[in-house]
Amino acid sequence: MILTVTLNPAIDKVYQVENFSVGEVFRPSGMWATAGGKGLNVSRVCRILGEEITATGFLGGSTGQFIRSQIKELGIKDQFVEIEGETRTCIAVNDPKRGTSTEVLESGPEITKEEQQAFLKRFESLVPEMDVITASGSLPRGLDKDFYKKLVEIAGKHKKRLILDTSGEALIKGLASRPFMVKPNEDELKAIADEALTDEKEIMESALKIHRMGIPLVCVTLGKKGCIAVWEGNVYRFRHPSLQVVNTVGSGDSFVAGCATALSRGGDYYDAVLMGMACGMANTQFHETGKVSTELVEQYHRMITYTKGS
Ligand code: TA6
Repeated sequence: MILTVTLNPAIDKVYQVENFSVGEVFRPSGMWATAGGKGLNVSRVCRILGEEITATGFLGGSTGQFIRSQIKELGIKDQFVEIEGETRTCIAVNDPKRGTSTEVLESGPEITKEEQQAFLKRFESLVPEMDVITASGSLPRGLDKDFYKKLVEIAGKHKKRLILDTSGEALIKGLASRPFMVKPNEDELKAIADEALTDEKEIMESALKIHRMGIPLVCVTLGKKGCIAVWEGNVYRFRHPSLQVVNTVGSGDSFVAGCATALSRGGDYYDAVLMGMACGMANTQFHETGKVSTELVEQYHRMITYTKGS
């Protein structure tokens, strides 16, 4: 069983607009709306892979109700805490002509101290029955930057593996409690590194440094260039053939879903990274954010190569 945490969920609206540019009026040639926010994207991908999922975090207002209806349709167990505020909407404008994706991410509602306490109590009650926990995305207003640190400590107390996918100060503080795995992308790693990372060798050294803080699995996703992974003291470079992509938004979340699924099934570090890569690749083939198919995941799984050290 996998528990996914989405503290700042969103309705993810994707607009397809050819030759998009700022300052003009466009009528999208396509529009998709899905229950999003990183943790819910992880949840959807894990469900498509056939995993039993319990999802928790904060939901409120009419947007929260839309998300709850989608969670129910997907067969995801809803353990979200109801809040006074209104859950946010995030926009992605994808331009297939220029190959660009432009995102506008609302900050999300303010969470009260009472709502936070209710969540922490529920989170601790859910953790013991889980195999793997994922905690993904930005923190909504009202939560201190060490909120993920609290979740990592609760998971550690129950000897449960927690995959942390966040950024900035929330990631730095979360690292201090040594989660099982972190998955920054290249920009997120550069933002927290002590020094400028100008090439892959320096990215690998930075990932190894985080691993040596006591994080068993460190993955740095590099988009179409694949990923760098570190476990048991060794650095690995995973690659895949280039793909014609439809929508890359949500590929990082799909990567986390693949890792969580492989680990939940008893897989090792290598299995986790391979499944993560295959899911990230599969997500790029759909307009919706955080979507894969088992056929594509299996097909891509066979196309991934890796080398040790570089
Ligand atoms: O990674 C894609 C995505 O999850 C979108 O679905 C959108 O909800 C955004 O990221 C949210 O990111 P945040 O870091 O604000 O949680």
